[in-house]
Amino acid sequence: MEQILVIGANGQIGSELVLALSAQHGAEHVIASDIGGNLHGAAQYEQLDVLDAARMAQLIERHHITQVYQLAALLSVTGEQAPLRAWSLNMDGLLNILEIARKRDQAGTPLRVFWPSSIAAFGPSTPAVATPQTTIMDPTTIYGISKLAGERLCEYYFHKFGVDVRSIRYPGIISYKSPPGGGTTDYAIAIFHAALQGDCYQCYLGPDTTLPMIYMSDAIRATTLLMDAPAAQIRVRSSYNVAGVSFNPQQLAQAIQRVLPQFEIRYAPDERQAIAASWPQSLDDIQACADWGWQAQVGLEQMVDDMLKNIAPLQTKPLKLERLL
Ligand code: VAH
Repeated sequence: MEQILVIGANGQIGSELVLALSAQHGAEHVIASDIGGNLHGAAQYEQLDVLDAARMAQLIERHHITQVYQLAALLSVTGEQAPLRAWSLNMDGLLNILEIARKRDQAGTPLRVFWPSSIAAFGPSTPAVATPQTTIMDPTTIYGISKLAGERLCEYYFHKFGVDVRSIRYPGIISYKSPPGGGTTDYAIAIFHAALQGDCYQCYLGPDTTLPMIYMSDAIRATTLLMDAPAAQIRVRSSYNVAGVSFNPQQLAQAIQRVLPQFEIRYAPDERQAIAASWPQSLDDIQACADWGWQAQVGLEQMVDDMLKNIAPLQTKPLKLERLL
């Protein structure tokens, strides 16, 4: 039976991954951990600073952990405000778990590790449309640089030490259960809250800024599909491209207006525009499809319906939704 540790369990992905893994394996087999308190009421929770390697090793030993999801990181916007902190957290957090996995493999009790990369690992020289699995990568943010370096570390630890570490280059992830944490793509979540409050949304990206995005249910499914696949099927040990749905703020606003015709948006690009402009517009994820059966399921309209339906009850003054969701 798997024993799973989720590091960064209070974050946007972690909070939902704990729920999905608990449903799949049983809550008694999933230990949530983060630097603060048990914000989402996980059945089993431990406080853990991802930079505390000794505590990490102690928890892995105590709970007889077989799988670790290392999600703790500073994202693209918060990373630019504290680049050295972002480098340390993102890189040392990964190195700590890779070193523990290396030692566990040597001791004959292997760990399987998941670590998230991002489309932020690409840059302005990367082919922007249908970005290939293997291509030019010249990230311009400290977050993207740490993700590119992390991908190289994952591949190094696999080939040199046999560590079974697996990774996905996540697009911008859209969800309603927990707030995003300082990313360039966060507009695609804030827009729904503004629309349901009846507010005009001021978008910090230009109307034509197309980015690869993915709905949380697809992101979680891709993650568990990858982690459950037999090792022999995993032919990419840096990080897999995984595509969901690509759109720009204007297309997203139009999809929302089909349900809320009165919704208004205006555009005031800020410093985040340069970050978004350095990223791809769409991804080629044929390798993930071929290796472990990945296929996106949630398109723009279904995502909009689901977000509006699930955020609406949370609003102080819910608006009448034009279409029965
Ligand atoms: C960010 N949401 O905006 C994250 C993501 C694709 C970008 O890694 O920084």
